[in-house]
Amino acid sequence: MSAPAPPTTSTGSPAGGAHAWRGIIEEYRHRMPVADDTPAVTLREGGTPLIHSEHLSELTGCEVHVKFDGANPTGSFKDRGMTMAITKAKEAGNEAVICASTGNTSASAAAYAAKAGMTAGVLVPAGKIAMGKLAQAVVHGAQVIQIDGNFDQALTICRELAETEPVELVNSVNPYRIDGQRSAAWEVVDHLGRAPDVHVMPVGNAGNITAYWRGYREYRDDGIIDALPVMRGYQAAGSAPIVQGAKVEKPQTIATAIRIGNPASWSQALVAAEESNGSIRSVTDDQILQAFRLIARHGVFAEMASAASIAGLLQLHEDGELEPGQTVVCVLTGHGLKDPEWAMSGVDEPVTIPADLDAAAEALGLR
Ligand code: AN7
Repeated sequence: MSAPAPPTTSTGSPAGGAHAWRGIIEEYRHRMPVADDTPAVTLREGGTPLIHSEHLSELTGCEVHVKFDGANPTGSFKDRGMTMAITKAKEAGNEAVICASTGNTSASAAAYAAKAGMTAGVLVPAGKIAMGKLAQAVVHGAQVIQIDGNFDQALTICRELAETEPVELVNSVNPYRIDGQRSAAWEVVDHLGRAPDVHVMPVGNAGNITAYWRGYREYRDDGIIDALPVMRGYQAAGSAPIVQGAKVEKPQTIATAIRIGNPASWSQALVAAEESNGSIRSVTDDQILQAFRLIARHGVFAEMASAASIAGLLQLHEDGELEPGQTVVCVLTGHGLKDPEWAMSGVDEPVTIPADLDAAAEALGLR
């Protein structure tokens, strides 16, 4: 007779306590294009919180959850794709990777390349990326090159460099990036036990909406879910090529992460919108800023581009396009700490008082 198995908790950890999330390649290895013995280059990305929002639910009459991907190791959803892209680049014997970025891709590429012992070259639009993102690329030791131009021009240069020079491109045109980013859709379903009715997210280069749609479809094809969400993607009004049906030569928006005029996965975004009976629309910078402040006031600090999904949700509600009781997931793609400058804009400086108990009590309105 064999000895009884050691007691386990409901999370399956023999020692009790929480199950330690192993990163998306280990957690979903059977769904990832990696061999059984491929070592994962990981910072244990993914497993991010899906947070029920009482406030947004009350506002809209739906059950609204936010997927806070700002809780990833480098503070954005890019880590999901980067763990895959760098794992595969390393396995193939590459020593250097390159990417163009509005900030988060470069931060993530820099971190994962550093973890893998590889070098990263990143091309960013000069003066147009948030300071926190630039700092990340610098501290992780990437070669940071600012170009006097926009993201689209940087991406064109990177694509050409990857053709001719010994470097691997890790923008989302690298299919492994999309493979990794599918994991976010699976996590949403694994958490909810179903797909949401409506899935709302920001759209920039359109890699992420491509990945979510693929992720949901694969779970449907495998019988894990029987219904797919309606996909609602939001561009910033000053950078809305998909909505306008034409490239934007000089994209503008305070949401610098999605300041993109010629998305690489343009057609895939349209496929996701069409196949799901959804849409790609735009929200103004003003709507984005208001949405940013609203969720921050309810405990979630996401970056400006992420707030486009909340602005989109509110617009859907105003236009009467949500049905009461629907389950809605809004993706918050990056952390608010990336760009404290915008967070502090239009906000009064905190008061300064003497280091004194009475003064503190008074200043706090407690007396
Ligand atoms: C916070 O880092 O394109 O539609 O170079 O950082 O998949 O491009 C960032 C994009 C949304 C848009 N939210 O996602 C880059 C970059 C945040 C982002 C997007 C980005 P995609």
